[in-house]
Amino acid sequence: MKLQTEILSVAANQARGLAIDAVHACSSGHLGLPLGCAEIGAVLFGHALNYNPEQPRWPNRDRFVLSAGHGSMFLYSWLHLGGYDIPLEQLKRFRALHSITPGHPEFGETPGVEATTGPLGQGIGNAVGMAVAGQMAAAHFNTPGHPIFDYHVVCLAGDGCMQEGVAMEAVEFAGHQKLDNLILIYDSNYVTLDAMAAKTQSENTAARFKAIEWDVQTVDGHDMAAFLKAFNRAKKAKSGKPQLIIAHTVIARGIPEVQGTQKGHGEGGAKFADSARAGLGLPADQHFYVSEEVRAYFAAHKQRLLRAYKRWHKTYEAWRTAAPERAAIFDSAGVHPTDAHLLEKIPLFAPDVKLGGTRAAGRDVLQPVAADLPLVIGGSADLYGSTLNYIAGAPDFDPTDRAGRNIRFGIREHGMAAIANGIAYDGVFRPSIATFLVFADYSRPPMRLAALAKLPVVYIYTHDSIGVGEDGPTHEPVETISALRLIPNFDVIRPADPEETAGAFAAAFSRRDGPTLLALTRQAVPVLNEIPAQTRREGALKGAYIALQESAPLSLILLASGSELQLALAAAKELGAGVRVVSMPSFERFNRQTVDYRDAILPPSCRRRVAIEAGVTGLWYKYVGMDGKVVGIDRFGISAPAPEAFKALGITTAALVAAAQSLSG
Ligand SMILES: Cc1ncc(C[n+]2csc(CCOP(=O)(O)OP(=O)(O)O)c2C)c(N)n1
Repeated sequence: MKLQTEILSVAANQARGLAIDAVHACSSGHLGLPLGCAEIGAVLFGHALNYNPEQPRWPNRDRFVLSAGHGSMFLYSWLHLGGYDIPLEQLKRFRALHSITPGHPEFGETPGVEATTGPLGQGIGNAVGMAVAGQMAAAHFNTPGHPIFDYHVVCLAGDGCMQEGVAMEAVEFAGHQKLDNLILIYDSNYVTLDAMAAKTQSENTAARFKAIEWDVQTVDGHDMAAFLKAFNRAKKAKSGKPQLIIAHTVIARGIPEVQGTQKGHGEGGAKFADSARAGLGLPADQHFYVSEEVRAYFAAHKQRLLRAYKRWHKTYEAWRTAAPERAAIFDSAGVHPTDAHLLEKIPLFAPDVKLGGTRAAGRDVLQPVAADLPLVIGGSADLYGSTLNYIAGAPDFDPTDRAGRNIRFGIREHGMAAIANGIAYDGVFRPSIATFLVFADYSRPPMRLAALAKLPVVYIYTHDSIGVGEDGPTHEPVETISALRLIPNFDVIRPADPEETAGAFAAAFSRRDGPTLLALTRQAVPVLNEIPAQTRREGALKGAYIALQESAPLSLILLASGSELQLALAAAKELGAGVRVVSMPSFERFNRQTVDYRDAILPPSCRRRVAIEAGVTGLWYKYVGMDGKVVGIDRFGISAPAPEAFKALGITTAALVAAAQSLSG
């Protein structure tokens, strides 16, 4: 169909009006992008994107990610006009309590919002992840006669996103991986928040992207026909490269007093609302105005979209009949197994097994899990040799094999985690990623967003303590585990031995509503055969359990996680029959147990408690109380062979015994 520039120009101005009125109503938010990108929005949502507003999660929709999440009114306005279930009332309640139009887009809160964005740059990483998922889906599910997955991922980003390091990591990866289903639109308006962009950037963006194997086009972002031409060329490009469209725009276009300057970025322009609305041809007495003609255009457009959807659905039905095995696997997407099911799939370890550490147990546990769940994929930031999370027997994911299940992310931990979020947002594949635990700091912003957006990403992060040894304090996490435990809805599991590791993996891969980090050791740990295997497995699932039951009236509780559990078990032998040892691999999972369970493990009547963990002590006081003690490391680590490092930093059985004996009562 021909681009209807006349009516879409009117729609663009009315979308500008919606943003002005919404920002004016709540006296906050950002006007610059919704006004500056109004023509881009009109072309995308009024003409070029494939979507079905009645089925926002239609698997073959084009994904649209607003990486510049501060421009959220852009997204809400166009989704509203596009026919998604976002009533005008919700635009009026922009940024209000419990509205579906929060300050920045939040996944799961608003139909059509593909990703939680706002922290700049993340959305670009997410879009790259969705492009990976799109390539994988085509390889896993399409058959020669049934191209049921051929969607594009379209991302809109500004100078801020482009300046962020995470974006660079992600776009380099996309170029290398030849993700030609990805279209990045750069809203180049020469303005950031504090100042003109020229104050902080002087790069040649086109040259930069060409150098990392992208195709680049540059257009006037207000010229709808030119933009559409560039967009169509990007969609049809045969180069096999991801596509960048640099769209030059005027920020806050429509408010002459501020447009083109940094004053146009935020809500400042809203005070010129009345004159701006008049200039845009909007009626003075009707706020949140959408004309009948614009409504009629979008109603007709919706019918076109629904017809396209129906055509796709026919192919989809035929595909289901022709390829029932593929359809069955596709149907399993998003259906998470129970932890009991996964535990059944993971064979028990031989009691005398000699493994290098819980990372090696993780390697062995991952294989049956990956065999059972074909949509699980893995990746590592150039550390497969150390993190040991390679899915055996499956190839690498690369341009020659999009069905590969192992992604080599390169040394790009931040990009890796943002890309994993994109894969998880998409929802078909189940991402797990890996690096050294100390580098969780490099992937923490997307981890936080995974927790916020309830994404079931699994982090297999190894080398979890001073047990790293010779590499020294730069590589020895001491505060990292506690820091991650502080993120709401983020599970951390630090198993002590192979069977606890089995439980930890079952917990992580059965979780539906949030991410899980598995903190695994580099150094060897003993197999704790004195505790029945099922107890260790199920105990890890519960978060904490009794590893050693007292054989006299309870007088002392020792708590430990991970590699320090063996020290607690040894200390208990020295401290007498009234000692209980509690293994606590996961605070978060334990906190979710019933009060009865928690009290049975940690009876409130017993206040003589000592915890041991090779990390900072603060959070453990929640479990040992103010009468208790914690043996830990409230300083950075040390470079030495691991056993010497443990000794030098006081993480020993003797230190635990001494701390227990120093308790009163
Ligand atoms: C990681 C991160 N840092 C800082 C901010 C605060 N912030 C929001 S918008 C913005 C400026 C963005 O400039 P640009 O991308 O050019 O957007 P435009 O001015 O075109 O709206 C900043 C610094 C943020 N949202 N995320």
